[in-house]
Amino acid sequence: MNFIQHREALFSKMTENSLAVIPSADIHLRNRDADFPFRQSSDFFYLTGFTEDSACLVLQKKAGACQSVLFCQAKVKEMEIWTGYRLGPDAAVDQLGLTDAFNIDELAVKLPTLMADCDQVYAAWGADKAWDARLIESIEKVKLKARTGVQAPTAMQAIEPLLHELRLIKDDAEIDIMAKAADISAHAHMAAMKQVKPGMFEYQLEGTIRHYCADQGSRFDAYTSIVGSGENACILHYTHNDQEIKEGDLILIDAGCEVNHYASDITRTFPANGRFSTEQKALYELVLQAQFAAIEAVKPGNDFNQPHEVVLQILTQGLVDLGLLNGDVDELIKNEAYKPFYMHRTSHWLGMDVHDVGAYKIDGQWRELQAGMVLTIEPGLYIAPDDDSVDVKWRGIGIRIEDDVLVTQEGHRVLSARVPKTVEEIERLMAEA
Ligand SMILES: [Mn+2]
Repeated sequence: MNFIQHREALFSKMTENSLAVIPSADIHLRNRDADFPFRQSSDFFYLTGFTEDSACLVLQKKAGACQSVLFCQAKVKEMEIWTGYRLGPDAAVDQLGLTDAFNIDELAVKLPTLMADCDQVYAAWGADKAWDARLIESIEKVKLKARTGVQAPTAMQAIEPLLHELRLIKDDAEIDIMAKAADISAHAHMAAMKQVKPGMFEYQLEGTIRHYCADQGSRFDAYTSIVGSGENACILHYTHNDQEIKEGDLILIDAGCEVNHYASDITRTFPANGRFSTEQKALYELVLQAQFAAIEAVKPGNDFNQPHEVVLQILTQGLVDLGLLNGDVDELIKNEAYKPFYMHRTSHWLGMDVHDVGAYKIDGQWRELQAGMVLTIEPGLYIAPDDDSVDVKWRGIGIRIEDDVLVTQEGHRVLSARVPKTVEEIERLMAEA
């Protein structure tokens, strides 16, 4: 990936005489000396490709010149024995293509100098109190030098609209990585389908997925896997994953790996014993029909909400046909009668973050899809186990089908297409195992 190009694109959007400050992620303590696994800030990685903590990128655009300055951990042999290799400021300049680099301890002193005579400071204001305070302190220091003729910044600008619009449109290198992540996850889902047996615990399938992804070159999951069997499939963000899988259960797995800081996000729902029951199949095929139609609605010129509208139409009509809803379909959609069974949206952006950045609306209108955007298409149906408004035979069935879809010039490309999703394909794959 070309991180220098990412910085140049951001520079071109910054106003003349401005400064942008993008910190790395912090290490989070789990307990005592044990930390949670470190994940770099997506914004910071996008602009640097640098994976260390305790770092900060400062971009200065002044008098026609653009400077990229990194602050990072000094090379200290004793510390490297404990926590591993550090690049250090000297090597960073060449390796990351920077104008300059310094020890992170020098940030407080150097930042006011970099800010001097800049009109605005771009940052993720409000995202982190400590960084807000650090930046404001720097601005105050510049103000103290006013009598020497130095101008202090007068505006605090949000960096997100600039940076996140760039991240929303993926270039070819990013698409290749996302396709790889999606393909690894697709195969991991197939491994879980082949492995499942009633009597296993949900976390064993979670383990199958992680093992497969690691084996194929993914160091981390993009998010905590959801492995919900039976009624647990109706819990949208179920992550306990600690129940025993029973004969006759459907299993909903929402899991995706990360490759080089880019996410995949796939959901499949399949029967523990390899055969869908009549009711499971009826609801499953309804969700699948909605998913196929929604994917067809992904193309340049259509807006972000069109796939969701397609899903609402098909699911509501289907729920009426199956007798779970009664009334006129258009009225039911208008009154959101589908909400007890389908309470989430159909899509979100996908990229470095699983729920990726980028605006969904522009001037109050759903934005148009354009080539290079990646979104999920993930309709579902969830019949609560205690819903006495429907026949008992439907209760406790939860289904979601989710794929990762790239918008192309011609229409779309399903990055996660490898994993089967028709009833026939799934039953065949499971029978072969
Ligand atoms: Mn998703």
